[in-house]
Parts: sequence; C-alpha cells; structure tokens
Amino acid sequence: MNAEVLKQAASRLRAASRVLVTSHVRPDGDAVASVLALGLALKADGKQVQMVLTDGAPADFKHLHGWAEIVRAAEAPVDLVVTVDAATQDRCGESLSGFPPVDINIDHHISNTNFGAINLVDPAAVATCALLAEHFPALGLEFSPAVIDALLTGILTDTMGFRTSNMTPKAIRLSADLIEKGADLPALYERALLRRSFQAMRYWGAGLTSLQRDGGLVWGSLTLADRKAVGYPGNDDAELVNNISMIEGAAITVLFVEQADNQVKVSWRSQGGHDVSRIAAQFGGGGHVAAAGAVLHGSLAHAHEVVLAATRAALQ
Ligand SMILES: [Mn+2]
Repeated sequence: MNAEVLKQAASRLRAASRVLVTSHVRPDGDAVASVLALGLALKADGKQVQMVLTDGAPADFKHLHGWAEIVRAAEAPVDLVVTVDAATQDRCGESLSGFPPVDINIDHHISNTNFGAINLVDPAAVATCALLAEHFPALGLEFSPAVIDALLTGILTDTMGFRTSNMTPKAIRLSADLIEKGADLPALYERALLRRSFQAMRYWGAGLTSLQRDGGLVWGSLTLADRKAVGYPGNDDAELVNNISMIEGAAITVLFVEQADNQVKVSWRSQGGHDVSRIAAQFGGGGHVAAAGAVLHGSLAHAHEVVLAATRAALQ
C-alpha cells in the first residue's frame, strides 16, 4: 500500500465531521464488519457517522457491537463518503444515491475499479477487514474492543475460517494481533461460521436428503415447499452449497434453490479446477473458477434438465 495514499486518506478522515460509511448489497460478513470497524472507530473519534447497508445488516452478525446502528439509508448532509469491500460503486446499491462522489474507496477485490477520489485497494488482502487491521494506525484510527471483534469477524468470514486458497501468513499474523488485543477467536468463529438457526438446520436436512450423484457430478435441490415445511425465512440456501461441495469425489456440485417467482437460483462449486463460472455464464450468471451462480427463469424441473446437461458437458 502506497504510504502517500494512506496519508491522504488519514488526513481526509481527520478533517471530516459527518461521515457516510457503506458497503455492498447482499452484505457478507466482511462487508458488515468493515462498515462497523471503520464506522465505530470514527465515532469514537467524535465524528457523526452513518453506517449504511442498503439491504440492512444480516441477523447473523447481530452479536457485533454497533450492529443495530446500521441503517438502510443515510440522511444528508455528509462531508465524507467512504465505501468498504465494494468492487464498484454500483455494488453499493441505493446507499450512495443523492450523495457526493466517493471520497475514499477501501477494498480488496481484484476487480475494484478505483472509483474513489482516494483508493486504498489491495487485492493481496484476504478481506477488507484485514486491510483495515493492517492500516488502522496509519489511518489515525484506534482499536477498541468492538473494532477488534469486527475486524477478526471480517477476516474469518472471507477466509471461511482461515481455509481459503488465498490465505497468507500475514493474514494469520494480523489475526493473531487482534487476538492479542482481546478478540475472542473461538466465540467469534462460532458466531460467524458455525451457529445456525433450528430452521436452517432442518432446511439443510431437506437439501441433504435430495442429493443425487452421477460420477463426479453431485446435485441437490431446495424447494419452496421445503422452506415452508421448516419455516426457513430466507430465499437462499442457508449456505448449504459450501458444505455439499466438500463431498469426496464431487468434481462439480450444483444446488438448485426454487424461488417464488418461477425462477430458480443455481449455485455451482468445483473441486480440482473445473471452471464453473463458464457454465454459469451460459445461463447469464457468473462468478469464479471454483464458485459461480445464475438465476434461471422457469420451473425447477426445467432448470434441472438444462443445467445438469451443461454441467455434464463441462465435466467431459
Ligand atoms: Mn471482502
């Protein structure tokens, strides 16, 4: 990270008195935690801070201090706009509409478009929270217990508990520093990555029962009826796909999640190098080599037919 850019960011943060901090739509742990870490540190510094997530803060992170202070829309006026963990300005949804251009863009996505006046972007960082943890002192910000818990949570969620292929010794060292400062690793790990609602576990049960296998291809489905039967409130897969992708010998795993509006959300995961983003692209979706998704119109049966055919072809 360029020291001059850090200095510029620090001086803008120091001079500001009304700050808007926001992140991307459908926020993950790193998005929520980096909004909280930066927002709470600026608040502790005596600034008026609005922490904004267009889609709200997911209940999975309500144990983090400041969670209830996150709002869905900001109110004018603000004199500094900061985005965290957002690769593009569009990813922030409505949270920035009507506000001045982005002053500081803090992110770790390789696809970041450097849309801010000042861009603190480091694709080598495993999480935006890792980048913040590293540069907090240079930005003139103080670690508090709430900030430390948020930062470790963002690192844990983006690395799925230190196990993604982009993990680095540096990320472990930054985490160790946070633990030394008082972060409770086992508790934060459990809350962020392991704890599930009763409904989510029963929903998984329905998905697990549906699993089928054909050689290296494994697939399963979650239906509207499954959600109704167990009372699961979301329209997602409760992260089931990341678990079934661990099945031994499954080169590609596909999970179908039926939606209310005659649509089907499809997620692919691969082990061993099959590029599932290319399969997803055939259906208007996208993603990465090992994880991709798309939304198809039509019935679940139709999605099964076309997606499994395309996935079998890709496996050949
Ligand atoms: Mn992130």
